[in-house]
Amino acid sequence: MSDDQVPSARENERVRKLFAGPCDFVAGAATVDAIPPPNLPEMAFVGRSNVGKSSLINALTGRGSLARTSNTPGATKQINFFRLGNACNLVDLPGYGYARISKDAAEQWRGLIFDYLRGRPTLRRVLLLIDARRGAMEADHEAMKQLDQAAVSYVVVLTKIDTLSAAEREEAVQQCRTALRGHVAAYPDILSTSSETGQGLDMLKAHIAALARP
Ligand SMILES: Nc1nc2c(ncn2[C@@H]2O[C@H](COP(=O)(O)OP(=O)(O)OP(=O)(O)O)[C@@H](O)[C@H]2O)c(=O)[nH]1
Ligand SMILES: [Mg+2]
Repeated sequence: MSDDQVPSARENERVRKLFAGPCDFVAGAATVDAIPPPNLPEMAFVGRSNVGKSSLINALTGRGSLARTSNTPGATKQINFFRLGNACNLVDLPGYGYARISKDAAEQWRGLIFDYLRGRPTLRRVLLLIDARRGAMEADHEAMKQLDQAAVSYVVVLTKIDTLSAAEREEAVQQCRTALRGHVAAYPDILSTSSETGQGLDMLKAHIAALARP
């Protein structure tokens, strides 16, 4: 980070306050019709089932059970909207690439997710979560392609870095850098996080706050 990108104490305080303030469940949408009207900037958490989307929302907001999490993939079955202060919505999506449901149901989920991602005027950024232990997989490449086509800007967030050594983390970042080549809508930086230890959360909070309503 260059000197002119170092956040000021005032900006740090704004970020801290935003995430320490209220965060409330707004709506859960299982169909496109049930998606609430677009009224605040939105950041959507996207990624494979079990990658840690709901856990990350809980860790960012400091509320252990705001979003339902589970060891079993497929915990989040609808698009859940959480309002952070009056500044933005954090949007928890069902995971893609969950194999244990019927093909029809999987299609329906993908349809719902991508209808939302393509058609949302207030969507400011997608946080594309990738499990640092697994790296970018086929379903992630597919999601990146769809986001590129829809011109939705996204940033890759590696999750669960607490499970890796420093060398393995570096390898995961390099693998993602390579995977991002040629993806026009991808944000160049890769954020490394752990919802367990809190590593990397400050960077992610600053990223979100910069896109939220002042
Ligand atoms: N070690 C470790 N485990 C994590 C971390 N984040 C999430 N997990 C675990 O990963 C599992 C899945 O977490 P969820 O947050 O439910 O994942 P999700 O992406 O919301 O999953 P779906 O809703 O099924 O798409 C849970 O058992 C979490 O405890 C992390 O930072 N470190
Ligand atoms: Mg979830």
